[in-house]
Amino acid sequence: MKKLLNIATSTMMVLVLASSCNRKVVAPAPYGALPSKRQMEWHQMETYAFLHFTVNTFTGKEWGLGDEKEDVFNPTDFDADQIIGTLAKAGFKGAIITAKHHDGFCLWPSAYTEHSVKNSSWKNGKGDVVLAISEACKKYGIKFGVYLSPWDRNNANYGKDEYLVYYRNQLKELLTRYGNIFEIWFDGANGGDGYYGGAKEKRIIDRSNYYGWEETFQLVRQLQPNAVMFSDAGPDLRWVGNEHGHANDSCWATYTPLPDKGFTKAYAGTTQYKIGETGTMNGKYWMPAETDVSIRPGWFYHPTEDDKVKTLASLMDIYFHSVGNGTSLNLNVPPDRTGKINKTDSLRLMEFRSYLDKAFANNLFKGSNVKASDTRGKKYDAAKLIDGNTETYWAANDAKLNPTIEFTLNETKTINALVLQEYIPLGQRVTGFHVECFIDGQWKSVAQGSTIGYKKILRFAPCHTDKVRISFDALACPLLSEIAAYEIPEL
Ligand code: FUL
Ligand code: CA
Repeated sequence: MKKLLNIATSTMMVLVLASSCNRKVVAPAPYGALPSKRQMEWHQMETYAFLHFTVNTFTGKEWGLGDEKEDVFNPTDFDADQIIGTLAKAGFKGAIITAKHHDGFCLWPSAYTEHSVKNSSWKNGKGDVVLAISEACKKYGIKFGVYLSPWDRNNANYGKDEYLVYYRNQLKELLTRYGNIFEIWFDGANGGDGYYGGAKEKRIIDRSNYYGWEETFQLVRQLQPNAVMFSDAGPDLRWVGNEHGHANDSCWATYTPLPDKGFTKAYAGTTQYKIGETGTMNGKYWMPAETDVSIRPGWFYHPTEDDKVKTLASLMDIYFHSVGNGTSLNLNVPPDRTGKINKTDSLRLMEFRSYLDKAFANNLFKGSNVKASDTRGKKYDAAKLIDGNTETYWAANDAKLNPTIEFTLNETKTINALVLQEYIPLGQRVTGFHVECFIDGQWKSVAQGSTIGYKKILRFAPCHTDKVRISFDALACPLLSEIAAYEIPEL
């Protein structure tokens, strides 16, 4: 009898043991709106460049009227390799060229208008800026994108249905002739007056309905399924809502665009764009912000602004408020009248790159000991926060909305910045976090953050410590893929 009992108990123990080992760790469920594959690829770019270049470069204007002679466009030494090579060296992952700005002049020989490079004496009408830039992007291994202004101050049919056929035909040329396109930029600006084939008048369009945006979006999906589309209201990326390079410290990739006063739908030029700075907590769509800003006061090159190129400190301030708040930075670096990136700008870009390289070279959390107040299981343990892989993440159990993690360093270090990343394929969850350092035998509060999303860079006064504790508040159990600590140099 005793023997039987013994067998029974040991069998039970084996069963209990086996079942606890086999207890399946359930992956966290997704929360809210989620990024598409094309949006995920875009998030990872972080910085890319805008290239504003057209007749305005030569007339000194920011918005050409549309009556400029084609000959006005005449760069003396256009060099796509210099432009893209400089951007690639500065670490930019892509470039977006203004194929056509509001003035309607086309930088490629479009079959649908005479108002293009084909009628300029530049390269005897044989030049194609769009082609040269796209080829240079391939050569230097960065992505290529296009801006095609919906407003066209040159075209006689602007405001009529015929113009939409024209606009889409041009888009087709751009999307089929120049290889892969990562982003298409739809501008919301529309000032009304223009040359319009000689009519020289003001044309007011019904911005909510005139452009037939849904049809255009479909065309893009068909021809370039991997491209993200930018406008005030997406569909893939939203405007950050200002042109000085700042997203809000609290910034959601989720967004519910709202039509502005007097409009029925939220599209380019009809959206309450200021909300773009913050986005929408629990917003309807995954529609992250792109922060676009120029390295100079204007979007186009003007020789009078050569001494007004943004300083390194100003560029870094922009970087921390754009990339550091979970958005991507689209920095405009306008080619000059020779058709190259001006020396002042290229030197500044190199300073920018070397500062970034230096600031983020040494992750002080590397090799530290990480403990979490709660962990879902081995696959999601706290060590995943410092394995250098954004595909692996630490996850707490479903009910835990306020977990804490603690990093113990091998020795005392000076820390003045943290870089945190959420595992966004399963949604944006963190609403706030609190950072403490262990100093002189006690925990001291050093900083407070709000949202994280794809990436958050939080700066604070330097603290000398060997222990850092971070506590989170979240809408659903937080999933963090990486957390790093740095001592970034003063500017
Ligand atoms: C604005 C335009 O009006 C500017 O000229 C520039 O292209 C900027 C990026 O977008 O809406
Ligand atoms: Ca990881």
